[in-house]
Amino acid sequence: MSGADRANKNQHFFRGAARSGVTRRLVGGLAATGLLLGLAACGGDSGGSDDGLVIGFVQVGAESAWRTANSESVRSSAGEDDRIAELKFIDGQQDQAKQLEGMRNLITQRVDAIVLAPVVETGWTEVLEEARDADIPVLLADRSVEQSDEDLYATRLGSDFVEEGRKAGAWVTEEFADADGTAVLELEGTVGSAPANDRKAGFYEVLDGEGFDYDLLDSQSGDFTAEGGKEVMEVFLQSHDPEDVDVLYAHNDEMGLGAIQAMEEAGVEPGEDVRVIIVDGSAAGFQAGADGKVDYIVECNPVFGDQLMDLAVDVVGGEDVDKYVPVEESAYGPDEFADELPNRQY
Ligand code: GYE
Repeated sequence: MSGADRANKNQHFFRGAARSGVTRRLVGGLAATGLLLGLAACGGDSGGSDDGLVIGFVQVGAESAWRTANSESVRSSAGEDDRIAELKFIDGQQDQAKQLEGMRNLITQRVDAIVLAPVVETGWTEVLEEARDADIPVLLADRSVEQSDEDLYATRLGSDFVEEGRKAGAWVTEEFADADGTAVLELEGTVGSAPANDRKAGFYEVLDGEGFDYDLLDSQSGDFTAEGGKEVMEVFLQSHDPEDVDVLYAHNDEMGLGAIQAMEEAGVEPGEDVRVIIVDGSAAGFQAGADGKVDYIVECNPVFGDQLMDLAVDVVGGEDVDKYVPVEESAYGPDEFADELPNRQY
């Protein structure tokens, strides 16, 4: 999208916010007379009135430490921000149908803006159009939606998942540079989710791009949960002799930690017999690293509540915001695990 298009679009959101602000004031008045009680979004006056903004947040769920930390960051930033009157939090329970229902409730309540962390990338066009038609700007937090919906949201604040995958891939190509046919197992995140799609793409982009000699033994989804990771790893260990496996690439900490448990129960030494890469960087992940069970941690930072509130205020106020706002993050090897552990916020 060109800069001019972006400016036009944000003007659209601004005009929309101003218009719907009037509507909301009217609705508020009616509600005060008891006519629409229970329908109107309380305190939701847009454009920086004294009351502050009412923001709806449709979260993915509570599948991981990353997610819990992210919900906590957004909630506490909204709570401490005078510009925000209320954060209406909806737990999608890893279920797109629940997220869609939540979006529609927020539209009915005429909130000032909706923050959506979409569990999967596809299937959002209709509801995003409904939000646009109601003049309610949508910001994406964390995960993204498919490219063709790009004009239907104002901005996305989140990690570069492809880059995270590239970091994992780069570690493998360096670590196994001298080996023939490195045997890889992969634990993918939720099927159809942006981080699962992109962490995979970035990883193989590097391996294939460098002409690296590897053999992908198996790749299955563990749905970003510890239970999922453990179950899938148990199946992997039944179908592949652990002696023939070089490295496990888990798309998040929880699945990696679940897989580590499965390995230990099967008498396989994680970090030794099978090298382990995880993505996120929770305290539990770093602890596993300090214990020698994880070899490489690609960081994904969930603590972006303050940045999100600034963006939401800007979008509702019609400011020109970037279509994509990256969250800063790094990657860590064994030498850094113990030192970094006390810095972990979740
Ligand atoms: O890596 C994982 C969580 O979307 C970046 O979702 C997020 C991912 C994160 O379940 O732990």
